[in-house]
Amino acid sequence: MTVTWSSGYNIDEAVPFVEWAMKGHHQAQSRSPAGTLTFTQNDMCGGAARGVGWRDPGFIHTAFLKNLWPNMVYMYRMGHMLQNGEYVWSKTYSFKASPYPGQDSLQRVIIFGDMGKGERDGSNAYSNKHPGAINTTDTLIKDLDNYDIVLHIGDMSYANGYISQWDQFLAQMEPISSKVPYMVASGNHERDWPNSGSFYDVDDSGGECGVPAETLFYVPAENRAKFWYSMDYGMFHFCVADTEHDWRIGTEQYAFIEKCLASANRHKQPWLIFVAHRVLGYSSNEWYGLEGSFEEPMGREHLQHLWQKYKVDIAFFGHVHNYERVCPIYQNQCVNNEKSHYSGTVNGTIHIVAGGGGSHLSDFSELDTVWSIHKDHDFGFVKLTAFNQSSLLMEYKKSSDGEVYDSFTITREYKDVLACVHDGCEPVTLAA
Ligand SMILES: [Fe+2]
Ligand SMILES: [Mn+2]
Repeated sequence: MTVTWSSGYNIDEAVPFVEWAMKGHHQAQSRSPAGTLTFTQNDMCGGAARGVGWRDPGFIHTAFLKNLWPNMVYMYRMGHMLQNGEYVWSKTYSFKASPYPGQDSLQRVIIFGDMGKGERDGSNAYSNKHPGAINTTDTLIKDLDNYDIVLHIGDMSYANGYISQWDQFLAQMEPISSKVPYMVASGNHERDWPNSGSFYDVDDSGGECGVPAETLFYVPAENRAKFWYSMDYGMFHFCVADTEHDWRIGTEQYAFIEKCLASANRHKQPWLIFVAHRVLGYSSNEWYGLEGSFEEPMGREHLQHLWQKYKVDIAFFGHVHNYERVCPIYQNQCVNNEKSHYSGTVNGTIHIVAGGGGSHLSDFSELDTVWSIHKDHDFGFVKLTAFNQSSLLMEYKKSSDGEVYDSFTITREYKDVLACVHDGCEPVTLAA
C-alpha cells in the first residue's frame, strides 16, 4: 500500500514517514520512510498554470507500506521529525490490506470518471461546472464499508491550471482516499496542452500538461509521465491505458497494453478489465454520433483485436459524462443477445461508459445504436463485485440515492476463457 500526503516541509526541514501497525497489534508498530516530490511554476507548460492559476503545492510525500497481511486492517498516521527532534503528527487513519493476487474472496470495486469538485457552502462562486461531484462523493462516503478499492478514470479535479483546486478536490476525496486504495487514470483535463507531447493538441489541462497529476498520485507506472500501468487486485487484473498518449499499433503504449492483457493468469485472475479515459470502444454520445464514429477515432480500430484475443471481460471509459452499457461486442456486432446474465465462452467484450461522476452531463445522440443496452443521462458510478472466481456482478448506481439502476451478472468457468473463439484462438498442432 502507498500513502501519499502533502506538507510544507522540504527534506532539509523535516523527515517524513508513516507509522503503522495491524489493528490491535500496537506493540508491533513500524515506520516507513517517505519520498518527497514537488513541482514548480516553471514545470508548467503555459496558460493559467504558469500564470494567474499558479500556487505553490508544497511538498508531496509518498511512503510504501510493505509485507502487509492480506485483508487485515491497519492503523496509520503520517509523521514529520523536525530538526530539533520534535514530531508533528497527522490524525490516525485505517485501511484494509489488499487481497493477495489471485486470492478467492469477496472483492468490490468502484469505477467512475469525470467527477470534479463542488462548494459545500453552495456558493459555487466561479461556476457550477460539476453539479454532481458532492453527491457522488457523499454517496460513496456513506457506503465506505461496502467496497474495497476505487478507480477514478480520468478528469479528476478539473483544476485546469488553477493549482489550488487540486487541494480542494483532494480534501473532498480524503474520507475515501485515506481508507481504500484510490487509483486514477489520466484524462484530457490532466494532460492535454498544445505542443507538449499529448496525443490531442488541445489546451484542456490549462497548462498543467500532466505535471500535478503525475506528482500528486502514485501509480505503478514505469514512467508516471506516461500514465499507463497494470494493477492486480485479488481476482481482478486491470490494464489502465492513457488515452492522452498515442495507443495505436506500433507504439510503446500498444506494446504495454498487449503485455498487460497477456499477463493475467485467468485461472487465478478471471476478471480482466481494460480501463481508459476517452471512449476507445463504443458510446452513443452526441458528439461521437456527429463524428459518425461512436468512439474516439482510431480507438477500437487499433485495440479491438487485443480485447478479443485476450478475452477482456469489460472495458470501462469516461470522458463522456453519462452512463451507457453496451452488449458483449466485437467488430460492431453484438455476439450475445443476453441482457442481464452472461455465461459460457468469452466471445466479446462488454463496454461501459461511466463518466457521470459529477461534471456537467453529456447528451446522447438521437441516432439509435444497435449495441446499446442501457443509457442513463444522470450522475452515477459503477460497482463490480467479484463473489469468487466464477461469479461477477456489475451494478450502476445513481449518485443521488445510491440505488441500482442497471445491472448484470457473469458466471464463468476457467474453460470458458480458454475456449477458442473468433480471432481469439491459441494455435493447435495436429502432431500428437
Ligand atoms: Fe470529463
Ligand atoms: Mn475528458
